[in-house]
Amino acid sequence: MRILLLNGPNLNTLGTREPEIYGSQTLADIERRVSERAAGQGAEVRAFQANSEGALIDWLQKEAPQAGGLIINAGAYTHTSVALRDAVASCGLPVIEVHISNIWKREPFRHDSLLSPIVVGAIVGLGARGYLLAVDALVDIEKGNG
Ligand code: CA2
Repeated sequence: MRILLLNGPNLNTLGTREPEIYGSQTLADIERRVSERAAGQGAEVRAFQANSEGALIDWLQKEAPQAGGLIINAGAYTHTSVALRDAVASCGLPVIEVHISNIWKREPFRHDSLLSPIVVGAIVGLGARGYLLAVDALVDIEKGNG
């Protein structure tokens, strides 16, 4: 099984600022840990990050046909991008949405996600470990365990 890991704007700067909100792991740390977690369950990971909507959508359209699931942290596009939502909705994969921070504890403009209504589930506010939990969930779903 191939899992896609897609991160949106500014997540390339993880580990450099605001550690009280986003923790101290870099995106490279997270991508490595997600790959290790997946490998332990017989899955492989393709990871990508971009700061622009179009690049995220282009990558997803290219990679989805060869994959079995998607983990996405769309960053601020979570709250704004109909285009990304449409791409995720039509990718044909089970999707887990991840947010490092608890978006409902933060500013009101972060409380709504355009993605949440079209994903299988969301993991929010558990830090970088949310990505690892998403791997477990996707592998389990792919095994047919609901
Ligand atoms: O909590 C999350 O994972 C978010 O998706 C992160 C986005 C934010 O816009 C969402 O509302 C919630 C922001 C990512 C910014 O990443 C930074 C990384 C390091 C330092 C500052 C920002």
